[in-house]
Amino acid sequence: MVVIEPQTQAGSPWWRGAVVYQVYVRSFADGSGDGIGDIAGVRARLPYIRDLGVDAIWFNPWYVSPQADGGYDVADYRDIDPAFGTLAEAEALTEEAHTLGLRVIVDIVPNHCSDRHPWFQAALAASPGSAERDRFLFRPGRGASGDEPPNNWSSNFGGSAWTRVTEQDGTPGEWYLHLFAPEQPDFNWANAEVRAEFESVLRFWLDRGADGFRIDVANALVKAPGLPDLAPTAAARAGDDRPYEDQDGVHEIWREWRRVTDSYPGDRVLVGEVWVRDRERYARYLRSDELHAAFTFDLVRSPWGGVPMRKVIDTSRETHRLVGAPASWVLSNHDVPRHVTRYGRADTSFDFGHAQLGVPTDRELGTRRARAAALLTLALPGGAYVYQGDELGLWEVEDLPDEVRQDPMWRRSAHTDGVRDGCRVPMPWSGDEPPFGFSAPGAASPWLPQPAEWKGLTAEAQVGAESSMLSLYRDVLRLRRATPGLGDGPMAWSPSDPNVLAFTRGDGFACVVNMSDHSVPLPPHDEILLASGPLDVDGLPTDTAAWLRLDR
Ligand code: ISL
Repeated sequence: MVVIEPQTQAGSPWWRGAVVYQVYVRSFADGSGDGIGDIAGVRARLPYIRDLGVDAIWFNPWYVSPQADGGYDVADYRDIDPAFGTLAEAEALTEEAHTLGLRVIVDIVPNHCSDRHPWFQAALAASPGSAERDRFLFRPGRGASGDEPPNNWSSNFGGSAWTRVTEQDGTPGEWYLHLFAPEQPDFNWANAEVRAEFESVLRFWLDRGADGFRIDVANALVKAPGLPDLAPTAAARAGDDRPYEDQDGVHEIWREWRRVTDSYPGDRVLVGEVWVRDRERYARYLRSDELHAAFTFDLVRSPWGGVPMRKVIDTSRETHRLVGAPASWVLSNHDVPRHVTRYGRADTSFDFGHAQLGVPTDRELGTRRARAAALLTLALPGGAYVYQGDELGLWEVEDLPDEVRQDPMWRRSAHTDGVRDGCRVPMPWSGDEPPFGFSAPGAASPWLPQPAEWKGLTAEAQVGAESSMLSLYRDVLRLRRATPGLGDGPMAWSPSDPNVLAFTRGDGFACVVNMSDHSVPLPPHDEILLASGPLDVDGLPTDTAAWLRLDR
């Protein structure tokens, strides 16, 4: 078996420039034939991930879970959900990935657990004021009979962030906080047992070879003392200055976690999901004794265009420079509409809570831009994430029947916000019709139906096809490995039209992305290493990118 050395710049730890492939296990490949992706399916497809040319894999939560929120409701942090397999299989997968030169990042969900977690069940059975309840955020209600929630916080999935319990004697009782679904009670991070438990869970996975953790909602664990109402200020509405997000106390947790990962051999990493808009406050999470990296979501939010994207790139560079951390570029993940679809719309920006479903899109345009975006993000300084299916050019499936949708966001927002099932549709691997090799013949149907038009987008159809998205990704990633100036390190802008992004990396490498409405000439170069689409007589056409070796 060929062992590929993970990409490392001289003197730079692997994670500073890594390309991480995100595997949404439920939708990657089904080994057991029940229509649900699983670890056996991932193991069978590991060579595909190796051949893509990435450095690491991040697995979305695979723990025991009632799946009220796609596994982000964890009932046992030390075991695998039977739908996905067994702990022994997860261990074997990790070993096999390592043999192929792929590192493994495990998703950890510390803000909340499942309402089926034994600790929450014990809290429900115990009385107000008990040690069991203190692991969560139970509070008496407001109003004469306590039938109003303790404060005005809303759940990220819609509705109040509080649910009232019935006490053991049958009377209406306390309320508990859940920033997400009611099935996801928030932990009380002021409780020492909670902290000790998570330290032990980290060690459990580090002992099993995990190379790091993707930390779910890393900015939300600590809440403001006294759980005050959300002030009706502009800042709070815009997402800053909320008493349940980005509290100063959260950083002590990341310093504790960093001490744990640092105590292990090898470079084990902490990657945070930090949706914090204020740049200086975001950078605090990346101080040298806290998280190693955090997702750079700015391109997910940004509209397509040279002017806004240059601004995003510059702001991100300044932000990361404050703390010496690398950026980790993201175009899509399991929570946002796929970028082929976003980039084909009239408004190409994204934000949570904005109705997006069914907004008209031009897929051909979106695909052309997605190809250019691959060259852009994989040439920018730092690391990058590739969400499974990005490399196949999959689009957002927007016409899922209501009855198959599983996203709690869809249900709790009264069907106005349903952005998350459509990017989680099972991968098309081969063949002419669903399940496209996702499951073996004769298996149950995939848990979400795949569009028949994905026939042309299967991995089998794209492998070796010269102009396919898969071939583009493989070429880009192969060149990225082979080009010393890429990944971590400096970049410099070259003079260009404001709607063109042109920059150099290392010694003689340039990336040019034309987002203007006309073709532009390429700068003098020795060689076109790669282009996202055909060039024309005038040079680089609209919505096309090229990687160049410059004249020396
Ligand atoms: O919902 C949001 C805004 O209204 C997001 O900012 C949300 O907080 C963010 O996407 C958090 O996502 C993560 O935690 C969720 C889970 O459902 C997502 O899949 C996960 O990525 C709760 O665990």
